[in-house]
Amino acid sequence: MVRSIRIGFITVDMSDFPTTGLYVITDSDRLDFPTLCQKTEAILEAGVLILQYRDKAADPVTRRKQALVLQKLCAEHATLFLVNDDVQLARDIGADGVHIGQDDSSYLTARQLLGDQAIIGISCYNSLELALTAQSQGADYIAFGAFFSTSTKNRTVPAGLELLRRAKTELSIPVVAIGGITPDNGGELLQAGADLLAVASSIYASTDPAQVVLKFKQLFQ
Ligand code: TZP
Ligand code: MG
Repeated sequence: MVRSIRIGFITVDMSDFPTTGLYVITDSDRLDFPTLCQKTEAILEAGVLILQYRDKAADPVTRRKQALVLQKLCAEHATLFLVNDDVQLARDIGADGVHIGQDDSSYLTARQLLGDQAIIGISCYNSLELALTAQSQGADYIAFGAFFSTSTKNRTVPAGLELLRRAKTELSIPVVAIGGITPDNGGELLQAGADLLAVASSIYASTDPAQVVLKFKQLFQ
């Protein structure tokens, strides 16, 4: 499955969901939108694979407007743009895909609404069983976490390195690790079997987010 995105008059082919790299989640609940955009531009300039728009607070009209701005920034930087939770928003704006939890739309509903080309990722917390189900349904990736303490999400389920080791042998789709990840603790997750690191606050909280992105990227070399 090959996706393409348009940057001005140029069409850039994007391959399937990446098998390794940095996945950034917008820290929308802590930052006003202009600051979020400024930091996001620096992050995209530094080079990341995926940006997920995650905003649990704004109203639907605001979320749509913000998503469109971020989607454009991503297109300008050849970065995949995913929407958290909201399959309808992802469909309305033609996002590259959606990230859903077990309490959001079902995988099948999301696939029906978004079509074959969309990336669909599923949160599986600390459950290999949920991950195997997601994989058999056709998910493009699954996410486990939280691996470390985080204040970005209220209720999290602790996940550990052993889960990543088991996932490595039992899953063939990419595994995303999430929750409290920093450049200092991300390496052990990759060593245990995570393919991608999904990060919000340790990047957005920095006054120099691009520098933090570069530190993360060293972990993947
Ligand atoms: N799901 C599990 S932990 C988490 C989410 C969305 C928060 C990730 O953000 P941070 O700031 O990188 O811990
Ligand atoms: Mg959700």
